[in-house]
Amino acid sequence: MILIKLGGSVITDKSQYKKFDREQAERLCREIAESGVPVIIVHGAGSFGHVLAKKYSIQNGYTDPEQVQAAAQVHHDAMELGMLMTQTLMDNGIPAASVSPGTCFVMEDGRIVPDNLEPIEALAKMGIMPVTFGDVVMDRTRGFGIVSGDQMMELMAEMFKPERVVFVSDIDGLYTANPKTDPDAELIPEFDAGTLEQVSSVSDVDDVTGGVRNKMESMLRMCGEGRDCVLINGTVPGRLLSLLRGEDVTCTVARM
Ligand code: IP8
Repeated sequence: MILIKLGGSVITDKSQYKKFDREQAERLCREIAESGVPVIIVHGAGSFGHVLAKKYSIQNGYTDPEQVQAAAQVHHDAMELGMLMTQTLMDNGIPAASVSPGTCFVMEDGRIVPDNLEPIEALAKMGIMPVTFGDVVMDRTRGFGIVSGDQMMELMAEMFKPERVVFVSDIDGLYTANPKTDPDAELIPEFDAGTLEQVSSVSDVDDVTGGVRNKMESMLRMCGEGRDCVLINGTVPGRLLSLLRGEDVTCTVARM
């Protein structure tokens, strides 16, 4: 089984509040279906989450009554994206159910902890793909917080023990500098903990969950015995399909 995160940057237009990139999401779901490989999908929130979460500092927990309406709205918007994604998967013949992280997890002082994993386990047992995502989750200490799709990836990796973990983003992989602003930036085909120290963050987006640097750290945490973690560009048609078929593609691989 392969665990895939479809990043918010590929399934939404991150510059516009709540703009679903239907064409790209449909193509990626088609590539997954066409590969015939068993997968579990997690997705990011993109402009359904980060725009409002940042404006109201939802990631820092409750500090102001003004945040309450915004926290509810961010959760609602993240669920809306979840429904769009599961519909797209089902249109491609993949039975899927959207599971908001708050259904199965709680937060304790900013840390996500399992509460009741039965909904996820029961869906998987029935052959219905549990699709989780970055969302607002209630926090026992801080009132609420944000769990990122990357954190959900780590939890799902623990539960499902995938052979491979794939992050689908809008860049070819990890670079020595920001490839969107620096023409000398070079792709790093493989990295480990040592390499990570030498590269600057390539994030140029307003992510409340930390962008690419955090992603690389969580990729390293997910590498294990015989399991690599790959970052690929999902905006290039056919690349995800090739990777799932075991072909060599442009990407960055994290290894222990
Ligand atoms: O897009 C963030 O999840 P991510 C979740 O995976 C929200 O970082 C609601 C901002």
